[in-house]
Amino acid sequence: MSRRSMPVFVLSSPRTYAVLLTFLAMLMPGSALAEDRTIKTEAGEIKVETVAEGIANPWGLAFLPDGRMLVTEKRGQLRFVDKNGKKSKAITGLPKIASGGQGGLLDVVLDPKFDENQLIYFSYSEAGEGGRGTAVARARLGETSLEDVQVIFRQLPKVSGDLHFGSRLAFTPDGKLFVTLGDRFKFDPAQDLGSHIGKIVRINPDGSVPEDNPFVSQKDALPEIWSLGHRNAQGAAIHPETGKLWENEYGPLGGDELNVPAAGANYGWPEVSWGRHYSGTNIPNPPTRPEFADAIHHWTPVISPSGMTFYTGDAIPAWKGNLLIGGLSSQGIVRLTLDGEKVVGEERIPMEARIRDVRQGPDGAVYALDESNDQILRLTLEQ
Ligand SMILES: [Ca+2]
Repeated sequence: MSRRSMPVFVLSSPRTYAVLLTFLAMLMPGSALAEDRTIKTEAGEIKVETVAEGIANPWGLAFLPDGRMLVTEKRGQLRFVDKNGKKSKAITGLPKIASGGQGGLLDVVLDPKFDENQLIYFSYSEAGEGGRGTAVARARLGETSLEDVQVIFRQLPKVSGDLHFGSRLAFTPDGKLFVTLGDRFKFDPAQDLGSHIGKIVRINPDGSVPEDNPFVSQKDALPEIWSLGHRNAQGAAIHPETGKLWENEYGPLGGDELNVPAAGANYGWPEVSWGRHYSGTNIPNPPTRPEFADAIHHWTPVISPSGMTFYTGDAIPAWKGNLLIGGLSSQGIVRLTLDGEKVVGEERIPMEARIRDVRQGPDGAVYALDESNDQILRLTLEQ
């Protein structure tokens, strides 16, 4: 059979014709989005729509008052995405982002008074003396560029290595900003109050230190520190009723954690963990001790938790009051039912993709960043 006769052969089968059409659609930018699907859950059938495609390695998502999304791409781009999935050109004016490994442009949040000041905050990995470290900048958001960019926090010291940058940003109802920071795969510094490594910090929106931070009057302690002994926290959310910070973090081999970090508390890493070292050796038993604050929930095998949100919407009524956590290795959303600060139920929502962030949209739907397929997904109850 000659090469020229191939298409005739291909078109002779309806199935291969469909495959060909799909292939052609993939070649054409701006073509129809991936098909919607439904997944079975305890709440019933959930419809999963692809809102946007071609968002390269999406990491953080924030909804603007006009209904558009602001999304970070890990390699260093920040874009608007409208309701129809149309993405803008990369917004200009970002500081130099030292992406690579787990570093890059990470989370993004709006100022609580965004309507008045158009300020946004974003975390990213920054190069400098000693290597790289997580930094937080704030800037005024314009239509095509950022203005008045100001770095308000730098994790110290900067160190070598590609791993464990954290980080999520979360504003409390009283206007303080929490930043979760990874241990940079350096272990012991997570216990050192003279370092931001393996810490959660709490700052004012201009980067200054709140007077009531737990270590402000302790000599040799960095005053931004809120809690210590964290491994790699990539999920954070403020509880809608208590106003408290909740945080999740990766364990090593086993032992992913959900914590409600209290001021000045020590969450134990690397002294204790519900997991084991990658070498398989136990981290000292017992997995916690009285001097450490224990996780309120932990996972072995791991789920690889990332961005999370307390769901308060109406699009999926049965999920109201639940904590929704994006999972990477678990390839889905982990839905936790809560009684106060106790986890009383857990369901895995299978998404067959690494979910980097989960947020609630202004329409009450659940939005998820699918980093396996570079998509933004929207979840609602199938009607
Ligand atoms: Ca811990």
